Amino acid sequence: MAVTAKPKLDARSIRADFPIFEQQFHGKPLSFLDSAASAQKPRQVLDAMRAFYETSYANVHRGVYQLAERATEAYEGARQTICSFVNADSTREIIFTRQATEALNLVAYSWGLNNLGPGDVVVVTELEHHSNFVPWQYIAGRTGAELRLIRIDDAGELELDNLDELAAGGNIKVVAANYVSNSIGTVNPVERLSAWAHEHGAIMVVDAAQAAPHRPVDVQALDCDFLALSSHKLCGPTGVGALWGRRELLEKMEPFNLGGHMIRKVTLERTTWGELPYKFEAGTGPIAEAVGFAAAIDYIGRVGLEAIEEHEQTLVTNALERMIEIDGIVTYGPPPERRAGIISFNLDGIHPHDVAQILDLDGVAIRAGHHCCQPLMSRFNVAATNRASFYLYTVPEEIDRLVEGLHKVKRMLG
Ligand code: 7TS
Repeated sequence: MAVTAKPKLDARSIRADFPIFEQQFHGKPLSFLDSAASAQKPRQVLDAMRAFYETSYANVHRGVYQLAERATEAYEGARQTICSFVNADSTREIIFTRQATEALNLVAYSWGLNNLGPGDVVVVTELEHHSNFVPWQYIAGRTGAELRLIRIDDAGELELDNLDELAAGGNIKVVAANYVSNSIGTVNPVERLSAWAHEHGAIMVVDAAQAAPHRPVDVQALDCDFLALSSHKLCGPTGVGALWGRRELLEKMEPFNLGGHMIRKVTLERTTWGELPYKFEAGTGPIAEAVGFAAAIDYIGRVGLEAIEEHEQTLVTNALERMIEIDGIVTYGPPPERRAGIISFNLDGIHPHDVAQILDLDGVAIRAGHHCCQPLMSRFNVAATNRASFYLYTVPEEIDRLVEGLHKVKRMLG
């Protein structure tokens, strides 16, 4: 039987691609354990954006001159890269947005306002980032639809046994869930949720902002209807994200933003909309940012998403083993094999902000807060947690420094 070697990743050499690590903070090398908030940028992405501005920059889709054509090619090339990255059928289904948040708002407003009403049900999970919770809560409120919640168990995994009870007495129209939880790292069974949504005639909306940096995201395999991404979470620039949507749904939807670039014809009496994807891309787009987004996808693609996932699993397994030995620590989330490289935790009686500040003095950057997941924080009965998150440039010494730092916090404040 053929044995296929699992892809491996050399975090140390990858790290050399990231200029941010050349600096010190509080006299210490940077241990950046906050990639779930936003990932650092490799030289390859920075260079691609700089080269684009220096040699190919103009506004897109309007110039007849050579430079504008070159800019348009680069922008549309980036759309093609994203299309392949999520295994979509057509670039017409890829809409550039400012980030995942705008992509999810686009769906909630453009699809939700025209398709939801009294008696309808929108299902979200208790694990959602506010970006995939608040828009649905708001649009449900405006249309008279009801918002229902898929709860989680104590390990932070979705409770799927009572899904049919959840559906009782309502007309399920939307199921919206993240693929990976940014707060506790849970990898959610999106295929199963999609199948359940479709059984009920609902659409499936996937927030892949936290999944796409870490594992392959394939809209065909997930069998969803919409999927949202952010560039900055996968080593690309801020200010750009993407929505993938099924063409037949996008065709029927009203535009989200109105103005230049998204029209077919404007007269005093009425305006008609442009074709997909431009109908949803009003105004000058994030042109250089899209080029950087594509460079980031190429970069993580060269490293390999399977290798990145494997690397994070090793780190998270090792870190969790050592962290649970710390007296008074509570960690949240499922076992390592069902989570991405994220560990949320609390130290008994010590405020997360104090933990993060003391770690910072040793150059260790973690996030402390509610991670834009207040319903999840309520479920765990806490106002905030500490969160350490790992990525392709994380090296094992950073876990050592985190664990040593936590022991120090305990000595100082425990
Ligand atoms: N969905 C998930 C699962 C996320 O992790 C984030 C960002 C968003 C949506 C929103 O992304 P944006 O690019 O539109 O802002 N998550 C985080 C975080 O965990 N800490 O800061 C941002």
